[in-house]
Amino acid sequence: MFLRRRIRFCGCTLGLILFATLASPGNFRRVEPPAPYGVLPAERQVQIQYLELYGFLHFTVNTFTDKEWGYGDESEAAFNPTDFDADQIARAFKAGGLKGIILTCKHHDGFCLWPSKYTEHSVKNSPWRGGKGDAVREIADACRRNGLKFGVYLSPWDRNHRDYGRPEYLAYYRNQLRELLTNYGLVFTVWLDGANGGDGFYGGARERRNIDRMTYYDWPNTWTLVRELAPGAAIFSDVGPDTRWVGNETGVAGDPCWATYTPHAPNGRNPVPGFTVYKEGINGHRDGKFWLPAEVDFSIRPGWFYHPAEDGKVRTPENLFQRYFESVGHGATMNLNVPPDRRGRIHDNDVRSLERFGKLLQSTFGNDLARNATPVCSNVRGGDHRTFGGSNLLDNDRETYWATDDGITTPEVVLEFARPVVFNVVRIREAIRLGQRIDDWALDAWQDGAWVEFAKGTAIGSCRLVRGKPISTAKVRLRINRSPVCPAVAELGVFLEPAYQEIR
Ligand code: FUL
Repeated sequence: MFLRRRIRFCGCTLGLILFATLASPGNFRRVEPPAPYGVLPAERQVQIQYLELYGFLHFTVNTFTDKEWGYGDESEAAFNPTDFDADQIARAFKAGGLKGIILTCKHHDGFCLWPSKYTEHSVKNSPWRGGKGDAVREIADACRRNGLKFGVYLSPWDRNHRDYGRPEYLAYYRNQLRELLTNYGLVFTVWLDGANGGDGFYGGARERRNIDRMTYYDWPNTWTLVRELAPGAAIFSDVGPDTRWVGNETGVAGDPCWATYTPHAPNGRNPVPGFTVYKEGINGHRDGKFWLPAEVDFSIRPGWFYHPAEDGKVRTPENLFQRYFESVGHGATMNLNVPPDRRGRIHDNDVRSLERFGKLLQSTFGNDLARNATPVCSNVRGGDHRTFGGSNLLDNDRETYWATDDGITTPEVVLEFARPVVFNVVRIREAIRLGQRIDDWALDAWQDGAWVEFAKGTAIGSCRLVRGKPISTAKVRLRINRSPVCPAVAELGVFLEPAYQEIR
């Protein structure tokens, strides 16, 4: 007030001088952001974690032969979708809130969904689109048209290729990666499967080929190739280097599920894709050596590929919603497989389930009841409320955060509501660019003049969801009970899922 009056009184020039003097950096004490803690995510990891929810598209000759693992001797003529529609597929994924599609460009059977220069075992020898089709191109383009990211699955195990098991195959595999990563636009993830089953067609040999998983694939050089061709793509495998397998295909991450992880192999050997103590992926390791967040991959149907007999076994929207709480809500990403049918479209039952799942997400998380709350923090870093204050928790921006002074490791923030709110879901997000910092937290609601704890846990990471019975209260408190360094919390939201909205 005083300042404004002074400026008006002194006139424009003097006012400007005064303003310039006050605004000069020397007059403000710059509060340094907290130092990062532990191992940190690379940009491509931050991006895939922010995506949270995307899907797999398992499609190949298996769709037509009713198998899960083709042997590799399937005729190219088997692949013949009658009404392939990449936009219908993309729209179904989008309706489910999925942000990207990872296509099985080649599954274990070796059949390629694009006309690869390096094999005859592909769409180019199928009747589909008169041999002129390219399903990778159509899916990649449909993703772009529908605002989805596109990702690539290229099975390392190839039961069709005559050279599989020999060094020559590696050159083939890398040539194909090069085709996929140079001809189809930006790719958000490259999904490297650990499965290596042994027997196969192998160009007619029909035999068992065992490879030395430790050395055969020479993964570090393949990763280097991916980095060179697609630096923004997160590489998934049992050992990363960007995202890890959660260790099950049931749609749940552990609690806790730390983003940090040290892959181990049985008997102290070297961990490689397909050879890890994969059960450790469920929880990760607090202070693990690498930033390697878990991805939870599972299917909307019992199988990964479409089987008519499973049309009645599609997961319900409520089931998908619960899986979302147990994967994304534990800090992992959710990769939901939805396989196209023999027409090359998503079956109506799956579409319906996706649509309702998408609506559940939207009607729950589309309305953050904390938006208009007043955050009262026990400590704000350097007293700098604009940069590190509680309002950053409510701005729906994962890049801004509430932080405390160094040494203040057990702070709390209270959300005060003008009128009591009814909610049953809470979402907490750490500012992951500064590492996974918090070790222990609890939530309380103000009930009849006292705090009542309604949730607690250890890991938070990029997203921690709490789901329970509706609570009516005018105050919600987040307590950080243990953290090796000052916490940095990006978001704190409260929501009411539609099942309870009528009682509000
Ligand atoms: C596994 C494969 O063997 C399955 O067929 C499927 O592709 C799944 C996502 O990964 O390892």
